[in-house]
Order: sequence, then C-alpha cells, then structure tokens
Amino acid sequence: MDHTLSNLDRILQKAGTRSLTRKDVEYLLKIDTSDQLELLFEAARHLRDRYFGKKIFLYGFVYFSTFCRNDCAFCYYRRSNDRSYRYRKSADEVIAAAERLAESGVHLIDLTSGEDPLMYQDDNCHSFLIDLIEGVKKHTGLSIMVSPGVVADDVLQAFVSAGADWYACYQETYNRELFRNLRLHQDYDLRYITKKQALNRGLLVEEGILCGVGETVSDLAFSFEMMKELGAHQVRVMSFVPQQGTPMEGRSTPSRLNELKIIAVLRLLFPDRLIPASLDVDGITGLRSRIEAGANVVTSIIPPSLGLAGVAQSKKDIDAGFRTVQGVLPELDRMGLRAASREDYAAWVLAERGKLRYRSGKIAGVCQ
Ligand code: SAM
Ligand code: MD0
Ligand code: SF4
Repeated sequence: MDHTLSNLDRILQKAGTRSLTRKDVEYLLKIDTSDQLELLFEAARHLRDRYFGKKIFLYGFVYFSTFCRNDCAFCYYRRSNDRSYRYRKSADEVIAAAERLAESGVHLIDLTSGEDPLMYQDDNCHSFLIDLIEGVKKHTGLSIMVSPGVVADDVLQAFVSAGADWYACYQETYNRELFRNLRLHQDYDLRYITKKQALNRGLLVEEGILCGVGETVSDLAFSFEMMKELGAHQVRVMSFVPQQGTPMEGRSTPSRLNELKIIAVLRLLFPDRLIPASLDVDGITGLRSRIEAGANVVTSIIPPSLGLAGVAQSKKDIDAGFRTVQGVLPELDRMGLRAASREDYAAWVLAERGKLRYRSGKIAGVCQ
C-alpha cells in the first residue's frame, strides 16, 4: 500500500466518529485514482447503511409555476429567458399530480416554483401556495416540502400552519463573489437568513450547492462548513447543466466525478442527514452512481404526460416515464436496496421536527 492510500485510509477511518478537518476534506475532493475513489464511495455507503439501512426515500416533484422574477445566470427559467417553457398549474392540476405521485409510492411532495411575481402581490402573501399546501396535505397525507425561493418570515409561519414540513432553498455556493455572479442582483444574506428563520419556525431545511460553476476545492470545503453551521437536514449537490438562452449557455457541464465525490464527502460529513440523488441532472441512468456514492433519497420523480417540467433537465426522461417510482425501484433492487415505507419516512420527519421544536423551545426559554 502506498503512502497516498494510507492517508486516505486514515481520513476514512476517522469519518463517522470524529470531525474531518478542512485539509482532510480538500484531500478527499482531490483524489482521482479509481482505487481511491472506490474506497471513498465504499466508506460513504457504509455510513449511509449504518444510519438508514437498505432503505431509500423517494421524493415527488411538482414544479407548479415556472415564472420567476429573478435572473439567475444558470437557470433556464430566469426572467429574461424568453425561450423557456413557462406555465402555471392550477390548484386542481397540482393536487391531481400529487395524488398520482402519492399512489405511486413517493414519501414526500416537493412543491416548487420560480419566485413567481404573482405570489409577491397582495403583501407578499403567497396565498396560492399556502392553500396548495393544505390541499396537497389533505389529499395525500404525505410530508410536504416547499421550494418557492426567498419568502418573508410570516409566510414561512403560514407554510407551517398549512402543513409544510420542509423548506428548500439553496445557497449554490458560500463564496460571496461567485454567488453574485450566479444569483444576479440577489441578497446573499437574506437567502441564508430565510433558512435560519425556517428552522426557527420548526421547518426542516434543505441546503444545496452547484458544482461546475467556477468553484474551487476550498470554496467547496467552506460551503460544507457553512452547511453544517446552518444545521440543514438535507444537503445536496447538483452538477451545472448549461441552459439554452442563458448567459451560461456556452459553458460546459462538469465531469460527474466531481458531483459523486461531493456526495460521498457530504455523507462522511453528514452521516445521518438526507442526501439526494437527483434525477434532474442525468435522468434515470445517473441514479446508480449517485446512490453508490452514498445518497439516500431519490428526488425529482415526476408524473409523465401532465406537462410538468424539471429544473436542470426540463424534459429529460419525464414523458418516457423513467422519472417514476416504477422506473426507480428496479434500479434500487439491482443495488440491493429498497424503498423505505411511508411510516419509516414519516417517523424520520417527526423525530427531526421534534428535535427542532425542542431546540427552539429551549431558545425561547420554554420547556417542552
Ligand atoms: N426558484 C426557487 C429557488 O431558486 O430557490 C426554487 C427553484 S430551485 C429548486 C432551483 C434549483 O435548481 C437551483 O437552486 C439550482 O440549485 C438548481 N438548478 C437550476 N438550474 C440549474 C442548472 N442549469 N443546472 C443545475 N442545477 C440547476
Ligand atoms: C430536484 N428538480 O430534486 C428538483 C429540485 C427543489 N427542491 C428540487 C432541484 O432535483
Ligand atoms: Fe428563478 Fe429559482 Fe431559476 Fe433563480 S433558480 S431564476 S430563483 S427559478
């Protein structure tokens, strides 16, 4: 065994019991031989199995409005892209899609939108989404995630009261300069603080970063530290996919090895948190490698033929029916994994939300 391999062994043995240093993390992100990579992925799977066994969670995705007031450089749905596919689904359409997803066996419904200017009218009140949360909860009984972008604190409270469990909002990077170039004209601190407010309101939070957008290894390591400090319950990475009609259209998409290494490192750093394998980057063919890198949630499951879009891959595999529970289960089976039960997922959410309430109760000086 050569010297490099033993340094890797040392770091992997430490993971799961003690914290990794920034130097360890940067070392892991730079490994590139197939032997080293296999050791990294194996360690990540091992930790995932320790906390979650052979059970994988499945998330249904409903992009209910693709209108947006923002102009993110990477996003197909940015305000100034007049070539993007825009729609607003009615509440009935969303509920029907959510019911279909629920029947197919997903554990959660993710209600996502652009920062639709309509929702910021009437005092920023987001009443359409608030009613939607209630409707979807009533018709499916599933956990609900909302991903509507930045919203006011009282809107977060209304999401909780309506039955939401999760708030997803990705910083993309914790390098402020890079953030400015990606999320043009947006407030870095406000985006971060909104997640803190969501946690204080008792919502679970998903945080995420993009890779292949000009970040360095030390930017990544710093982002992981900030994600830890935030206290996110689900942490994700997605490879940048160039979009027609955007300023980043001509950029190339990064090697998927980077995303896989990041998934594995996230698992080492956040062994008991949820980590997605998104179908939104490479469709169903990209599932196996992400799960084998340590992910434990399949996201972006979309019912076919309803005119619903993905984000980074607006159409890929959707109408072919591959981004479905039916499409995913045989893949999981081939990896010796299976879908968790509805009860398993609900219990995880309940326990984590309980810890949050206890935490905010303590902060407020109230014993619960
Ligand atoms: N509008 C809300 C927001 O931006 O928070 C919700 C949409 S959010 C689910 C869209 C996320 O998809 C972005 O935060 C980004 O991480 C990811 N995404 C968007 N465009 C992408 C692209 N071209 N390649 C990879 N990921 C992308
Ligand atoms: C996904 N396309 O899971 C979805 C989206 C929003 N909460 C999630 C980025 O990949
Ligand atoms: Fe709008 Fe979200 Fe796309 Fe940014 S990433 S342009 S906020 S939909």
